[in-house]
Amino acid sequence: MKRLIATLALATVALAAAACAPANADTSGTPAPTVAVDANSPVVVAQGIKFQTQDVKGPAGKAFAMTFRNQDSAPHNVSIFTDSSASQRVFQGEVFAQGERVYQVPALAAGSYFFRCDVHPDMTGTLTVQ
Ligand SMILES: [Cu+2]
Repeated sequence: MKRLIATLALATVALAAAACAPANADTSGTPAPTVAVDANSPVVVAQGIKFQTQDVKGPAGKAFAMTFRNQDSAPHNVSIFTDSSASQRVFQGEVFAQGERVYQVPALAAGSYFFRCDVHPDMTGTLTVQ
C-alpha cells in the first residue's frame, strides 16, 4: 500500500510537470523576440492631427523598436511603406488614441521609407533606414 501511494505521488508530480511544460516549451507561433528601446530608437510624436516628428531614422538590416506617442484624443498609428505611393506596406502599427506604444518594426533594407497614419492619410513622414 505504501508503495502504491508513493507511485501515485510520483505520477501526480509527473502530471503536474507535464501540465506546466507547454507554457514554457511552446514553439508554435513563437513571437519574434522583443527589441528594446535604446538611445537610437526612433520616436514619432503625433499632435494636432499631425506628426510632430516627420523625419526619423532607424538601423538597417535589423528589427528595431519605434516609440509612437499619440498626444491627441483622436486615434492614430504609424504605417510604413516603401514609398509615398503607399502601395507596398512593410509595417502597420496598432491604431490607438492618447498614449504611447513601442512598435516592433521588422528588419528593413537601407533606404528612404514613407510613413503615414492609416486613419488620417494626410499625416505623413519619412523614415530613413541606414
Ligand atoms: Cu491619425
